[in-house]
Amino acid sequence: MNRREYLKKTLGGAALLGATGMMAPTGAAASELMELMYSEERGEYTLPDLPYAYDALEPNIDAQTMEIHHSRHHQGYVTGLNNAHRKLAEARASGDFALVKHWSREVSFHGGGHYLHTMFWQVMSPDGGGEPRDADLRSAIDRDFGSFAQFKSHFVAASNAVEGSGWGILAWEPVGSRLIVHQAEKQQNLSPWSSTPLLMVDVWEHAYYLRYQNRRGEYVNNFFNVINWDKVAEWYKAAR
Ligand code: MN3
Repeated sequence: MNRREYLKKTLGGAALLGATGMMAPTGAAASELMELMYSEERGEYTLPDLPYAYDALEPNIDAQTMEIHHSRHHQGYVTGLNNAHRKLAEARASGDFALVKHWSREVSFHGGGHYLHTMFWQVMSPDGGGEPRDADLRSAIDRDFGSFAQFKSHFVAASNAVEGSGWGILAWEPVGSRLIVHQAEKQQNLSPWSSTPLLMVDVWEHAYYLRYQNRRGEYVNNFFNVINWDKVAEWYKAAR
């Protein structure tokens, strides 16, 4: 049994705790993300293909931003994550842990980046937008936020208010059995330990600056035109 089979059989989503330090999807979503994010054959994290062309989300998100974001920024997180694990293996082999704090931080930062970007590409679609069609997800949004409109206002406000670089995130919080909206600063800070991300918007400037300059609010509003609610509903079902 290889590592992936072992993890699927025993731990489910806990496998991804190693990458991010905080957030673990479960069940079907975990298997899907493992396929996208990691190559068992190569023994390292890998950059997933986008599920659509770079220009597919025009005009809401421009092709040049998508290409740079995926091929350079996301690739950078994958490279950084693999490098951090290599450096920690070297530290264990040599017994020299002088830089353990640095490489531990790198695992969280780049792991968070790899994980959130992989999900981010999946929760957008050229056929996206509108409101969730899935009845379970829709009723959970109504229950936990009051209405879809109130959810959207909350999500947009939280995303716009991220200080510096980070993310707005809709997540399933299993302890309270509820959907929550939270922020992440950078890729890894501020995130609740127990929650499973379902929908996220990248509000680093690299995600919108070419088209929107400093108008983050306009970008987040237009993000709602490309949300792939069917994917969010699928992950909601898996998380529960
Ligand atoms: Mn980004």
